[in-house]
Amino acid sequence: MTTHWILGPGAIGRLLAHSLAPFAEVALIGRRDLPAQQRLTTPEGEVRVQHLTSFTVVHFAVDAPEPPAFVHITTKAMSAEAALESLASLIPPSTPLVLWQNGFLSQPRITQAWPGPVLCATTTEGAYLTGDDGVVHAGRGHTFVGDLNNQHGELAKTLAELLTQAGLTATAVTDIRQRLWQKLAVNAAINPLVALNGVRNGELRGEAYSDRVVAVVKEVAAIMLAEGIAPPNNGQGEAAWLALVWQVVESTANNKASMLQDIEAKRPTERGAILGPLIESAERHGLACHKLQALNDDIGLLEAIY
Ligand code: KPL
Repeated sequence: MTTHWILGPGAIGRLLAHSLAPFAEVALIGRRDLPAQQRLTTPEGEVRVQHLTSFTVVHFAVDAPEPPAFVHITTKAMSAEAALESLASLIPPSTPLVLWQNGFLSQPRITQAWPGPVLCATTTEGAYLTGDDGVVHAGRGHTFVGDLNNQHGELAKTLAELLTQAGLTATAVTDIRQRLWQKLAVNAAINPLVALNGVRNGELRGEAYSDRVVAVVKEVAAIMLAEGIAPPNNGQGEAAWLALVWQVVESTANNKASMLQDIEAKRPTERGAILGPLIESAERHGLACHKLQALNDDIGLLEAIY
């Protein structure tokens, strides 16, 4: 059995731990200990209780176990580098990492800094926590795995096969950068607007917001073109991006987007990983990004208040 450490016991981290536990040795690593008995509610409503090993980084530092085959980092985007730093001295530098973050901030940085293989994962699995001992797998999705420099295809394949065996359908891909930017584009069009206005995703279709979505997508589409990111679904330019955004708004109409949840809970948002790379790219390519900049500033103001 391979050993997988999961750094960041949030919803995706715990879903991953529950899913992998029957097939691999799993340890959840966080800032505090979690109850050993952990409950998973499946999308079909079945409840499964499993013993999951959890450690704090401090515990690991005192009593270092055998090095793992994979370290999954499942923290929020802005915490990924600090989380890795807290563990880096405890694992061989050749250890493969798997980054599960949204946006495109920690992935290029960690890929450049970490000597071993760095895989990136992007997933549409839906999950949320119900306290210290519970996670609900709200909806099944698909996970894509690959590395930014396409040097670790076999490793990505091995991981995708294990994830699929564990019930999280996954595919190894050679275009993970494209896929990360595509998800970022959709998140940029939806998350800041719903977070600032305190509305569920579906409300963006209404008169009050739809023109603003179109205006944001216009900026995003120009940036994607400059970054060499192909429009989704073999479509053309702005229209294809807009169609994808409306499709996601429709299929997640009842969702409270993650950025809205962060604002409501007075947590830092992932704006730096979602809006940050877009604004930085626009500046680099001399493109206008007034709407994106305004959204970033407004979210920043909200974060500063709490
Ligand atoms: O990924 C999402 C998020 O909430 O972060 C979207 C696609 C906006 C769905 O809610």
